[in-house]
Amino acid sequence: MNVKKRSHPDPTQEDLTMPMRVPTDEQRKTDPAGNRTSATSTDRQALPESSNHNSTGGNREPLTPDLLRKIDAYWRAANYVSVGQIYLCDNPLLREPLKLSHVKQLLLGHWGTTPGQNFLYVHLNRVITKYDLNMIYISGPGHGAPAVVGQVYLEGTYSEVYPAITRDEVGLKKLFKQFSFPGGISSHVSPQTPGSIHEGGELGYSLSHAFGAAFDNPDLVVACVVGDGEAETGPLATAWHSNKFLNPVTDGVVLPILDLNGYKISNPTILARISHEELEQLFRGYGWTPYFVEGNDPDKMHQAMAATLDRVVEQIKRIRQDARTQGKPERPRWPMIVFNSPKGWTGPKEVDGQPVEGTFRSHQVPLSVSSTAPPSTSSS
Ligand SMILES: Cc1ncc(C[n+]2csc(CCOP(=O)(O)OP(=O)(O)O)c2C)c(N)n1
Repeated sequence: MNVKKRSHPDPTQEDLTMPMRVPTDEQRKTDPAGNRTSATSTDRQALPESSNHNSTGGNREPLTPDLLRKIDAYWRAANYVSVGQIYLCDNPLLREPLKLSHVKQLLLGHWGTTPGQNFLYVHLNRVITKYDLNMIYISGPGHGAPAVVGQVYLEGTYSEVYPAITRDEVGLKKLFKQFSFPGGISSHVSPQTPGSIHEGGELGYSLSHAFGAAFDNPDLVVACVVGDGEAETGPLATAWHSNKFLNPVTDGVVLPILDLNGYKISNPTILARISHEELEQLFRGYGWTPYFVEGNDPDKMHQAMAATLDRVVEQIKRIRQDARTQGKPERPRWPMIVFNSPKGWTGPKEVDGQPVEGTFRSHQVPLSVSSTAPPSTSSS
């Protein structure tokens, strides 16, 4: 599967707003239940005649060769730090040939969601820097703690909060060993993760927490990664509607990123099994403008994600500016991203003759290790 590049109308030109009024602060505060009140719909927006698949538009290859190389290198480093947490208790930089004694006796953790989340985190860092954004990252599939913990370690925050976990070989060994280990940290993003406001154990609440963070926080952009399995929970399925409560003047923005990696533990997900058009129309029906980034070729995906994030951030800035300078009464149609990449991306293609990358088999630990049964892998 390659990145899909199709010509479609630019949704940002046609489709920025819906003709619905944003509630005033007064209206919002007069809800008898003390909840935020929804705006009243006065009309319904017709779906566009042609669907919009890869809607990046603009500069489709915004990364220079040097930046592309650096982003890919950072992503691979983050993936390495994640795999190290799942597997290793010693020899963290593989300075000597790997031995069974370097591998944890009990392998726990979730690899499947990890490369996709690392990919998103690296790309979000790029736009934070480029546009000087005030952004937080919420991980719906928070069982991918190896990704979030690894990223927080790579950027230096982990060592600031936990000085014993130093940014050297000794600290890396401790970081790896403590993961899902007695006396260490959990395999889900937890309050132990620096900056965490969202516990990753129970699926379903990432979007609600994202909106909670954005309300009355006008400069914040909340990037919220939603698992496609998580999206099947009741709380998440209803939370897409929270865009109706967001006031572009007084609130921040939520940027949902649906991580459409296709599987939830051992089953395919519903959102991965409906047609592209149906998925797009579903999100349009919820009032979002969906942008699709789809594929498995890392270089093409880096360019596609960078182009999409540039477009999305510029759209967010424009909506905010229009609302704040012109007092536009419309409820905006905020952008969101559908990110479709293989589950367990870049991991082993096959283990013991069974496909792993891009399948449900990559959900947790894709490769068991024991002295009696060394696995046979293929990475071709
Ligand atoms: C409410 C709830 N139900 C079930 C689970 C068990 N569970 C853990 S991970 C997972 C699959 C999650 O799939 P997805 O959200 O797509 O994340 P992925 O790992 O595929 O990125 C499930 C069902 C849970 N953690 N919470």
